[in-house]
Amino acid sequence: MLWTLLSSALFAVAAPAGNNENDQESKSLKGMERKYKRNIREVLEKRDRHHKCNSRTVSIRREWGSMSKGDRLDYIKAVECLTKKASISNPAEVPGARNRLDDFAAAHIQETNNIHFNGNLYAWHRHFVWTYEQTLRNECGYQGAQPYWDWTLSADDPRLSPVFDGSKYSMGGNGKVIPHGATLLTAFGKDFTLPPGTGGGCIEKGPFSDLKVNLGVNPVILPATAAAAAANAAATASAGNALTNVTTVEATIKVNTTGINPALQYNPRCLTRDINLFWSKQTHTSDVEFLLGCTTVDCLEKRADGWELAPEVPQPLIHAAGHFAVGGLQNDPFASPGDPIFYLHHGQFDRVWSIWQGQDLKNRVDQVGGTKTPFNVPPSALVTPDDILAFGAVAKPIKHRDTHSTIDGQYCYMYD
Ligand SMILES: [Cu+2]
Repeated sequence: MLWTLLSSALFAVAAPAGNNENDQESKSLKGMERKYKRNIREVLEKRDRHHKCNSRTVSIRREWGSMSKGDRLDYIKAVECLTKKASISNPAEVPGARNRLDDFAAAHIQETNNIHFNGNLYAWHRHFVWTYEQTLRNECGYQGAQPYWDWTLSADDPRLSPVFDGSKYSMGGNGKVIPHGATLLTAFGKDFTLPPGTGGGCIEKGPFSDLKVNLGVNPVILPATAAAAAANAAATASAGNALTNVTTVEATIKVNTTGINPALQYNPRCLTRDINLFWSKQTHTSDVEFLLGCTTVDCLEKRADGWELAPEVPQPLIHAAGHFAVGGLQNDPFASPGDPIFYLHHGQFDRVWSIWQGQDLKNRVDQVGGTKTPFNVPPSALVTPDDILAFGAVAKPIKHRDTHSTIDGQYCYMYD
């Protein structure tokens, strides 16, 4: 009796502490990453060796900074190869595409209004990145897996990260420093004003500093001041950088006379970046943990895209923050896949979905949520697993459900 009383008293004291610890573990990003990997491996280990996707055949996507220098060079070489292969897009539909990387940008431009701020965001981009990875392997001899950029590792200053340090083992550095004002953006029926970052011009150092971007319209970038605008114009004249014609709003307004989306027309220019610490600071571990606190995929999308954002309740919007932290072409919601960094950012974005699914595979893998229009404007039907997703010239259409599991159907990959 005494023992019973004593043990129940002990239990009463010990249990809440234990729960709190488990709770903290299960809510921390590290804890969730571990659980995801444990759960996926458990499924793979139960499969016999005849299963197409088992623990021996699964490909492991790794964080850029944890890859060997040789592996990083292999990846860079494959991407460069892609930019030298002829486009397969229909020139009547995509007159501006010149190479295989352009084909990917074109597919994204064509689908932009169907795949953002709605229930297709995660699914469409998963298949898009997977298709890119397969194309690097099938057409450019790449043997590795798609790398990702874990934003949380460089949230304070991406310029210092192995992804952006400008060395030959990076994905290229920041854009040239050019004083400039805000970038104005109209997309998805909304106007956005993005604060200027730390660069603004063409990539100066490392891989992709000589990359020619062919698709997308010139952004609307306001001059910082009159003096800055003059300096900007001088720099533009000597360096031939991409800020040409963007110092006034009026100069950039294009009239569409051909019936073809201007973003699909030929507009050759350099690749710009504008690493932005305001946005990178919204990609800290705590921001990802906030996102992963969701129990429905609808919540996961809305938090990733800042639907809950209100001035009095600051909340991260991780998906956009990853793009805007790089800036330049990454500020363009249509043509951003023209910068190879897109696929490392979306690798990490896909990883976040995978980690979320991996907390409860049974209940989360096949969850869909949200509707088909950006911000549900105009109001539209709920997304279903049988909906068809289209990928322009880069991939055959697939069903939404075909994207749900990374270890079934066409897919066989996981994150390290
Ligand atoms: Cu996108």
